[in-house]
Amino acid sequence: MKDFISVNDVPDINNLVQDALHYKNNPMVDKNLGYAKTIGLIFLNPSLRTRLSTQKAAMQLGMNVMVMNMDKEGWSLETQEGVVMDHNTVEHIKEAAGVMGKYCDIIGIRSFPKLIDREEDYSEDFFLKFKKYAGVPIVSLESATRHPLQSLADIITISEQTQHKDPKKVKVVLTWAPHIKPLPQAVANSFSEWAVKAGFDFTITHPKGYELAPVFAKNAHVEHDQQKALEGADFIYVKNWSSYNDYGKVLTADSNWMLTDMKIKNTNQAKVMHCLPVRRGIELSDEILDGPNSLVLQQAENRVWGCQAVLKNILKTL
Ligand code: AN0
Ligand code: CP
Repeated sequence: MKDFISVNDVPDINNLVQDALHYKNNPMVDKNLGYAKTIGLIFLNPSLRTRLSTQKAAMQLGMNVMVMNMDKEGWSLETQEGVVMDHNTVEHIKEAAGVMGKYCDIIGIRSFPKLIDREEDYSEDFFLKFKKYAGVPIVSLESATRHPLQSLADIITISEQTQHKDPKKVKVVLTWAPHIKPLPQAVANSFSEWAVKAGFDFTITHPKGYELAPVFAKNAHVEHDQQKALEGADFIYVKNWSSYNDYGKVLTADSNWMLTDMKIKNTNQAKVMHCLPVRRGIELSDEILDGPNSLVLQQAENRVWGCQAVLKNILKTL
């Protein structure tokens, strides 16, 4: 694997999941694989899990890790071609990415969408330019449109729960949840493309107006009636996202969409998933988060093993 930006970079999801589960049982088995290799982690947005799990994964492979909080500590970057830089940006992405490519063997980047201009966000301009000018393998720590390390951890978590069950017989439902702020579509987009590729019986449910971009929702079953969608579910993935069609807007915060214990009654004793951070009492009830059906901590733990498997596969190509 050269880069890890979307599911399309992964030749075989099952192999990657097996690599991750192998590390979960033997964290230090490849402790010298990354000797004298450096990973740089660049954050343009906040993070808890991604930052710490990626550092832990890299350290368990013997890598050096450098972290840069670009938004607070770095120079503000220009991304446009041919502009006269007489305004606020201090340095061009050409030089900034080029320099980091000299310091690092692999670069991880987190860069959220601005949620203003859909075309700009969905072109992944910043990400692709950074990759081009850095010239080293890139790992997405969540881009404008995708969060593949999260999706990989989610698929690992479901695999652990279902063991060798035929994925077509595992019903997975992604449900929209209310939130007070406009959030990216990235986690939902990514989860959809991974769930489809993993072969689950996969349904998305959301209020009208929250349709995901067709490229991500294609091959998923969409059901606007949440209760109907949840019938017989084995896994419920809860996530808020802002509108793709009315781009970046919060169209409703209807609390009836919050998942509660009552709603789980109609399911196959579904396990409940969320990528975190979660707003209690808005996206998910306390009773679910504190109850036996929640998998949120297992998901967060699996971020380490998924990332370790990704880094191993990239290190092997260096
Ligand atoms: C981010 C999002 O929804 O994309 C990060 C999730 C991993 N969440 C928030 O900004 C709350
Ligand atoms: N789930 C996730 O990516 O969390 P952070 O934003 O804390 O990294």
